[in-house]
Amino acid sequence: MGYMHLGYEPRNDVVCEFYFEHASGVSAKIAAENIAAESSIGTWVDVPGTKKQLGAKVFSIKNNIVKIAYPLDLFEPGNVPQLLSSVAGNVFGMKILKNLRLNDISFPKKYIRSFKGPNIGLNDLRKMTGIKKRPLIGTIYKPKLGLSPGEMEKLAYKVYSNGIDYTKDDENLGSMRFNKFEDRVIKVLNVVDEIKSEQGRQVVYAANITASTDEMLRRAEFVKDHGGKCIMIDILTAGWSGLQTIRNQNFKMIIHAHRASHGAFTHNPKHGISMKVIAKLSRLVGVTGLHTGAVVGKMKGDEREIVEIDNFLRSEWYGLKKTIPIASGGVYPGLIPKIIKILGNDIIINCGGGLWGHSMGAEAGAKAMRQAVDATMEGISLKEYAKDHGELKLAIKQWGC
Ligand code: CAP
Ligand code: MG
Repeated sequence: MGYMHLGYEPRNDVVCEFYFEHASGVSAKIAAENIAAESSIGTWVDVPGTKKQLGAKVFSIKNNIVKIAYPLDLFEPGNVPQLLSSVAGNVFGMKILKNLRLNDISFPKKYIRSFKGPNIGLNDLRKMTGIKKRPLIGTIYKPKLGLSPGEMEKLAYKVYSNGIDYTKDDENLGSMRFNKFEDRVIKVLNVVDEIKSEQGRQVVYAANITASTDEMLRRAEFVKDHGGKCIMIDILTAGWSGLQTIRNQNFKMIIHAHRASHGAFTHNPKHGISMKVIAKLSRLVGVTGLHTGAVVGKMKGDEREIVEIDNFLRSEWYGLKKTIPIASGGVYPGLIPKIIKILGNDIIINCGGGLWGHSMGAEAGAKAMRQAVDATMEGISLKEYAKDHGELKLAIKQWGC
C-alpha cells in the first residue's frame, strides 16, 4: 500500500498518535497501513490515480501505539469538521481494527495560524472581571431544568451579591415553555447590571445558546444586544461547525465551552478520542473557557491527564490567546484546597449542588464557596478559617473537607 515509512521524521505535517488493536488474523503493520490509508487518501485496495505524495506516513509502531504523519495539503485551513472527517472519521469503524483511539494530535504552525483562537482569552476575562489572581467562582443554576426566568433572576441576585463571580445556564437548558431564552437573558443581565452599580463588580452570566447554528447566531446577537458579555455552547452536541460559525462572528464575548457528551468517546482508554484532542481543537477554534474536569469531583477524569490539558490550555501556543480551564462537577467548598493545589489558580471553579444544596440556602452557599477560596489563597486551612466563618463551617459539617 506504500504508507509505511518507519523512521520518517515529520516536519511540516499534522501528526496523530493512535492507540490501536488490530483484528485477529491481521498484522499490526497491515492494520497501521490501513489506518493511514483510510484517514488520508486511500481505501482497502490500491486504485489508479492515487497521488502517493499526499499519502499519510506511518513512522512509528510500538506497543499498540502508531504515529502517523499527514501532509498539510490534506487539510483545509481553518476547517475542524474536515480535519476530523479525515483523522477521526471512517477509521473508527474498520473491521480490521478491534479498537482505535486518537490520543493526541499536533499541528504545524501554518495550520494553527489558519484558526482565530480565543477572541476573549484568560487574561481578558481576568481584566474584565478585575479578578487578578484567585480562581473565578462560578455556579450553575439548579435544578438544571424547571426554574422560570423570574426564579433565576432572584437566585442570580442571591449568589452574585454574596460573592459569586460567574453564573451559567445548565447544559440542557434551551428555550422551553417554562423558561424562554430571551426572557431569562434579560432578567439575569438586569441583575448583572444591578451588581455592577451596587457593588462595582463586573460579574458574568453565561447564557446557553446551544441550538441550530442559525438559532445560535440569533441568540448570540440577542445576548450582545442586551449587553451580555458571555455565551455558552455545548460544543460537542452543537458541533464543531456551529462553534466555528459563532467564533468566526468575532463577537467580543466570552465563549464558555461545555463538553456534555464527551464521555461517549473520551472515557474508553482503548477506543474513541481523548479529551486532550478536544481541548486542542477547542482552543484552536477559540473558546474562552473549557470544562476539563475537577479531578476530585463527581465526574471521571485522570488527574495526570487533566493537569496536562489544563497546562496546555494556559500555555504559550503560537501566539493564540489562552483558554481558562473550568473545574466543575460535584464540587463543594471542602474540595477547594485540593482543586487549587492540583489545578492551580488560573481556573474557573464551578459549583452547582455544592452551593444550592447548602443547609442555610443559596446566599450561605455562595459565601461558603468564596470563604473556601479566600482561605486557600491566604494559605489558611478551611477548618481554621471556618472558626469565624459560619457558612463555611456549615458546609464542612454538611459535606466535609
Ligand atoms: C455540575 C454540572 C456540570 C458538570 C459537567 C452538572 O453540576 O452542571 O454540567 O460539571 O461536567 O450538570 O453536573 P454540580 P464536566 O456542581 O451540581 O455537580 O465539568 O466534567 O464537563
Ligand atoms: Mg451541568
